[in-house]
Amino acid sequence: MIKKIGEIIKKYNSFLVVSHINPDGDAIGSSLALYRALKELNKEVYIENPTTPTPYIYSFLEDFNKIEPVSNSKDVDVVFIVDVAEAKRCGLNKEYLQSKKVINIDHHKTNTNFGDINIVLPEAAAVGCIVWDIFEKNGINVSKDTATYLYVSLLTDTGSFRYASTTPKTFEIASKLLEKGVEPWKVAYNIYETNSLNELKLLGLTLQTLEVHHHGQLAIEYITSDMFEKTNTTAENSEGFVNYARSVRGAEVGVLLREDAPNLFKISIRSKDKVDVSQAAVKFGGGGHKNAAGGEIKGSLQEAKDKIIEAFSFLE
Ligand SMILES: [Mn+2]
Repeated sequence: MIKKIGEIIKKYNSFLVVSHINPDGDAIGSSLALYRALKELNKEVYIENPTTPTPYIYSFLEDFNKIEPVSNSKDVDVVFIVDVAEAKRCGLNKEYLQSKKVINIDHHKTNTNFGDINIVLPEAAAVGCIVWDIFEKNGINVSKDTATYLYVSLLTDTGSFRYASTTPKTFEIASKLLEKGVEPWKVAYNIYETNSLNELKLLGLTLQTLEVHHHGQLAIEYITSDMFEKTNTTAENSEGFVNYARSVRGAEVGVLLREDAPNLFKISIRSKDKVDVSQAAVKFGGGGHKNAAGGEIKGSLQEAKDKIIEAFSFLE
């Protein structure tokens, strides 16, 4: 499969790279890496995302400004879709996708294999690991910029190499990326060590809402649109907040409810180790991984909370 992708890259001339709505570091990093490597091979290549501008914390990346809104109109031979479990999450429509050769590269175990070629490896810590293999096994050059994008993918999807998904292979790839010139502090500083004052105020308000259920094993926190308004922030400023819910001592599962529209809550679910939260997420129209998943709930804040409490009643 990985060799086949190398052949496709050689054979075709024009490419589009896309990832999922509300992109995280893996989505941005792995798509930018493909974009950059193809560009350096002198291919015609575009990068799009359904959410633009993409989160500001990634604006230090050289090609950040190349990311365009999804257009469903780029006349290309091949579309790479990365870190996307279901085709609709990349924003491209069915008619457009049917007219292209679609390569689906992902690591969500809920992936629906929507591509003409599917490389779905749930054991990969980040899609960036798979993209690295594609480059390495096909002799595609990895420049310092490409390496930096892949490093962003690995760093963010492993929670800075903390999650159980981190393996010797993850560190092996990270090591090779550093050999290509990646500056780890520059990446970490921009992504993790820089918060706006408003962001920290939003975090303060969010932490005030923390509560636990099921004998302390389920921790829930929430953000209402009112709280965004008060602190002049948006959803992208709440990246990573759910980890505080999970960090409550004794909690197996942490949940963040985020009001995206009146009576519509986006939910992020994280577990420490034992509990597989991807199943609960599927119930809420989403999906994800064993320890990190998401979905959405329609209803009032109280109704959304009750549904979460009910979904994790097996923790009793
Ligand atoms: Mn990912």
